[in-house]
Amino acid sequence: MNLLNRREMLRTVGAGAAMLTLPNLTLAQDKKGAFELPKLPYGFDALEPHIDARTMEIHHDKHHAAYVTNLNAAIAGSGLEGKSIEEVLANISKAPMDKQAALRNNGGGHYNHSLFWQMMSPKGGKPSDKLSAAIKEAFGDQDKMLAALKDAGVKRFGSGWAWVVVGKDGKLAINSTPNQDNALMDASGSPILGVDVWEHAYYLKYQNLRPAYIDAFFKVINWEFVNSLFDKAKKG
Ligand code: MN3
Repeated sequence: MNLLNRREMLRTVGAGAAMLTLPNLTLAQDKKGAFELPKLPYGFDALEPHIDARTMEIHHDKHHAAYVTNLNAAIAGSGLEGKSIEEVLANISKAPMDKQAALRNNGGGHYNHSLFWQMMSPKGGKPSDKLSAAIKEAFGDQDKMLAALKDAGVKRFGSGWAWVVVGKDGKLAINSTPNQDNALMDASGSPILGVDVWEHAYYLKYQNLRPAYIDAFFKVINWEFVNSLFDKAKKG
């Protein structure tokens, strides 16, 4: 990383903290600022039998890769070259009109999937004491929170995501977004857990059974990562 990029990153991290909302993922960018497809933190088959290897391979190597390629193409000539993903998503409205849909769909797609791979793990784990207390306050218990997340995912019409977020009041809440939208775009809260309910995330193994896929996703939640996002969101 050269000095200019390091300065840019430090400035971006500072700006992100002041805005209070989103976990800064510092997504990898090359020297020119182009985004790069992150490696999966585990093998394609690591989440079997809950999430199948073929789905993981296509989802990461084809779908996520396409978001990255199309995002870089949309950024060229948009005035947002070299910006972090957080800055890109927060400033879509400043880009030329004919770039905005591509920036929103592909920038959101890159951010959401970068988060999603890390939200899953074969290791399991459990919510921290602090997160458990917040879950109890907002939902009663963990099962009720997951039931509410599942309900939001099942009811999302068409393609999108269901999320557990830390809202502006500091409390946990469920939200759901269409397409590749997320809370970065309207600063409505900080996501700590999210499930991709696009058909490409489950159709090979679960066909039309989205509720069964969401139950399977619950078996591979990376609670250690969720705990870390919760801690960052609470610090603001
Ligand atoms: Mn997807």
